Amino acid sequence: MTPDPLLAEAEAVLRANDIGGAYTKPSGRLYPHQWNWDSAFIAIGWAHLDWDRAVREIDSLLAGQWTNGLLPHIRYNPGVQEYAPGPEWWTDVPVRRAGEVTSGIAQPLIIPTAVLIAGHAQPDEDRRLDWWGRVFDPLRDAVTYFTEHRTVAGSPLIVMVHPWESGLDNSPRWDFAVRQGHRPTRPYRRVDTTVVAAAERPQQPDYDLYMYLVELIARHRYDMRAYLPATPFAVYDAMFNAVWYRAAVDLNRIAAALNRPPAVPAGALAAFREAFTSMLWSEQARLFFDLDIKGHRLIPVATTAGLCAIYGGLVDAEQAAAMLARYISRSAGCRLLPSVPPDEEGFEPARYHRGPVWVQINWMIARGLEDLGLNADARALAEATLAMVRAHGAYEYFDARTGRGAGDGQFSWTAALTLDFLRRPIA
Ligand code: 2M8
Repeated sequence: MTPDPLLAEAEAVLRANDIGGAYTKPSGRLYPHQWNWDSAFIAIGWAHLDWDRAVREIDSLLAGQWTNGLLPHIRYNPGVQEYAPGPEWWTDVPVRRAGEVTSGIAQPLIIPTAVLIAGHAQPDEDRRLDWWGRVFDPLRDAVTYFTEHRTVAGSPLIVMVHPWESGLDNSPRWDFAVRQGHRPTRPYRRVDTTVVAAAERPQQPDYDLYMYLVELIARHRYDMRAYLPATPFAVYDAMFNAVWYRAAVDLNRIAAALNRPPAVPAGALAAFREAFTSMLWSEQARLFFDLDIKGHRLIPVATTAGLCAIYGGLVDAEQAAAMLARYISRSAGCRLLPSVPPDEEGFEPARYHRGPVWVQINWMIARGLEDLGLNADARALAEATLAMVRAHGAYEYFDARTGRGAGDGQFSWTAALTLDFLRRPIA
């Protein structure tokens, strides 16, 4: 059988974005540094091509870890200037290793799950366990950073403090905060709209909020207990929390393989699960919503983030199937899955996280469906995703109406997860 040409295309994207064999930039032009959840997905792709390269991807991400365990959302390459905001906005970051240059916020914690999946791609058990043994402590610190520094008022849910932390930056879920009109005190530059069409990127009021919060976080010296009372933006993000939960469960699997105690005890996971459903589930929408902690209210905006409890393993098969069916029934006329359904007020089919289809989200939901035994749904989603990449290329995202590629091209996680779908097909 001739190999699927998509395999070679995806491999070429990862190789083209490989920076010195150490980290993989997310895309050709827009994102030159190392991003947190990008690199986790990318490591899964590398594991199918070159296992040692996957290990280096994770090592280089872990090199940016802070003394309190935080794995920052960007690990800057000091030799590169073509991205804004640069590290000058994130002063005095408490990195473990002198000389590391990072941002001061988190991103969805995919890394423990990626290390579990990439580890299983290594058939030699000794090599796999050696690697897991070496990265276990930093991963445990990355998981428990959130329980130690990001919980409030007795709830076990994790507080997210910046739209960039969500990874879905200009999601209409954050419009409530954008509308408050916050602005930074200093002027800032944007590079993104010189690289891709402004119509596919966040707008000025979104960036004003991002930069306002960057200043506020840096001014509080990254001390979340001091920052939280002062910020207008603190949410329980349904996806961020689902991803954290799965990270904790997957790290516990690694701990079991290493004969170590669990990173997060079973009782804490059960309490988390209970809180997640009781605080974030909307029976009416058949979806999880986010909670605005400052406003003491659910944010009633449906997006794929609300489906990620399926990836997290926080719902059973029946609930997952019902959530997915409702979401798809709201998405008529769209490629699957639109990041925002077209009947939502904030829907824009080609603007970044406000409608387009994203491969990493489809991958998360498909893998979650597969874990629940919903293989036909999982396979249909994987096939729809691959068809789009096959037709249009490894784009950052895809117009929800037409499937046209949007944002930057040569996108690493699109390529890496395409490889994973092809090399580890859903049964
Ligand atoms: C996008 O975010 C960065 C800021 O972190 C940006 O727009 O400059 C998001 O899609 C984020 O989820 C992603 O990790 C990053 C790199 O792909 O780009």
